[in-house]
Amino acid sequence: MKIRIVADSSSDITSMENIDFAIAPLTISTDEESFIDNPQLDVREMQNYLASYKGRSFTACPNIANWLDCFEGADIIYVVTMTSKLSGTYNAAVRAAEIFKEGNPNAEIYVFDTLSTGPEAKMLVEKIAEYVNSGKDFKTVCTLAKLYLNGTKLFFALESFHNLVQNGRMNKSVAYLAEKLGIRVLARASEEGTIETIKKCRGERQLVQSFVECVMNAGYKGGKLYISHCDNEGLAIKISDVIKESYKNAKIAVYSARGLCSYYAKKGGLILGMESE
Ligand code: X90
Repeated sequence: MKIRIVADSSSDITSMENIDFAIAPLTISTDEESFIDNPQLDVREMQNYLASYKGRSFTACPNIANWLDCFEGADIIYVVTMTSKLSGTYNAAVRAAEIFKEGNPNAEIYVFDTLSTGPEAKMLVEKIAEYVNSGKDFKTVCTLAKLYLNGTKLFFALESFHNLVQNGRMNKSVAYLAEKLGIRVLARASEEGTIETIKKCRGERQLVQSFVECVMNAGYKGGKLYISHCDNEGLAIKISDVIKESYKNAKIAVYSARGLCSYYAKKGGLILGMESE
């Protein structure tokens, strides 16, 4: 029995230890250049190119064939995708899973719609790996993983919502607020898997404070908390430090976002995923 986890590249994972893992990359393109969000992608180089590029840019989700490639050769497959409300990633994975089952009737495959992305997806993948490695069967892993996903949350703050608006993932009026100098909009992944704005923050100090308030109000108890950033490690660490003042044993990790999240979050963007109780 070959057990595998497959996630799309918005999960920011490039490899996993102790479990068979495959990544289905999204692509980021302009009319002239295309970047595949695989572990080899040089994210900074892509960002520099896009910053100097004058035309439009867009993304594409993995297609059914891409997903099928990731499933090939496995018997039990857990698939983790970004929110189905903002991308076709989940639907393509579900269709691929149906096709895979037709060819491999004994295979077991489940597709999780995280209704989120980035750190929250990464935490789900890690939890599934934990369940699998502790010997739990397919059904139990699926049930427990769904429960786990109900208890994780995602918050984010971006300096620019340009790429989200340009690609029709978000309402323009909110984005306009964020484009004003010195204002950052704090937002979250809603229960439905859409972008929900929480508040406007003036300056860094207020932003750090608001992030910490969100985390506390969302029922954080000192568990796993991941902050991915797009070229903004300093601010991510500041938030982490303040949280650690109240939660001494908090399991916090700070890391750079991969291609897809970096493209949408843009330079300066921060995305925080956390476990609540
Ligand atoms: O082309 C595609 O199918 C990909 C579309 C992706 C759209 C949204 C990506 C968001 C990335 C920004 C902050 C987190 C938003 C969370 C929303 C639930 C990162």
